[in-house]
Amino acid sequence: MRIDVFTIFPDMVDQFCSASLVGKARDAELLDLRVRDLRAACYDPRRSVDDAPFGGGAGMVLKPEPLFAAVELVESTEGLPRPLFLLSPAGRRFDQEMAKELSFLPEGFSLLCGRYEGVDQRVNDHLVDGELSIGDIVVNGGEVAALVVVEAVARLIPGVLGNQESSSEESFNDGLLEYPQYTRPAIFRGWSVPEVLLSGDHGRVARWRRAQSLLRTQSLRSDLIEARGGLTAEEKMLVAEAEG
Ligand code: JCQ
Repeated sequence: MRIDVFTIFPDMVDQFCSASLVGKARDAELLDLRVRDLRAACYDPRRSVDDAPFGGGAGMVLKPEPLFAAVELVESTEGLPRPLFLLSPAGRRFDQEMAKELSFLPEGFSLLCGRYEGVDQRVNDHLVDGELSIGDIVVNGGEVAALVVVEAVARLIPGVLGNQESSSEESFNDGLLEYPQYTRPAIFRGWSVPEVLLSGDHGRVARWRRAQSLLRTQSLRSDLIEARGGLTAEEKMLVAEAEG
C-alpha cells in the first residue's frame, strides 16, 4: 500500500515516521510512504508558498500554484494514489471505521497538509478529492493530523502488528471501550488486582472483561452504545451482574 504526504515540513514527517511503527512498516516494505516537499515545484525566487488573503484580514493563505505544481509533478512522473485528502478542521471526521476503509484501498491514498489560516479555496474545489479532520481542534499545520491518519492506517495493514496485537483488535471489542488491564504485582500499594483475573478460569475472565467493556462504555461513551443500537438482552444481564 502506498501513501503520499505533501507538506512544507517533509523532514518533520519523515523523522516521526522513521521513529515509529510506520518506519517498521516501511522497512518491511508493507507500506510505501512517500513524503513530498510542497516546495518541490516552487520556482519563484523566494520559494514562497503563502500570501495575504484577498479581501484583507490576518494571517496567510497557502497559494494555489505551488500546491497544484507539487501534486501534478508527482502525478506526471510516478503517478499519484488517489483519493487525495486535505487535512483540515472542516473535513469529514476521521475515525477507526475510516482508518479501516483506507487500509483496504489497494492503490493507497494521498494527504495534503494545510497550514496557516487556510488554503486557497481552488485547492479544495479542483485539486483534492475531499477533506479529512482528526477532530474539532485547530493545530497550526496539517502535519500532526496527517501523522495520525498514517499511523492509524499503517497499524491495520496485515503484518505490521504482531499476530497477538492484531487479533485483540478484531475480537470482541466491537465498538466498545477496552476493559481494564492489569499486570504484576498483584498488590501494589495496597490496591489489588480483581480476584477473577487471578482465578485461571478463562470463561469467567472473558465474561468479566466483556461486562467491564460494556459498563465503561455505558458510563463514559453512551453514544457508542447508542450507535450499536443499545444493549442486547444478554449484554444487559452481564452488566446487571457486574453492577450488582
Ligand atoms: C485537521 N483537525 C484539525 C489548520 C486551516 C486546510 O486548512 C487548515 C488546516 C489546518 C491544519 O489542520 C487542522 C486539523 N484536523 O488544524 C487551519
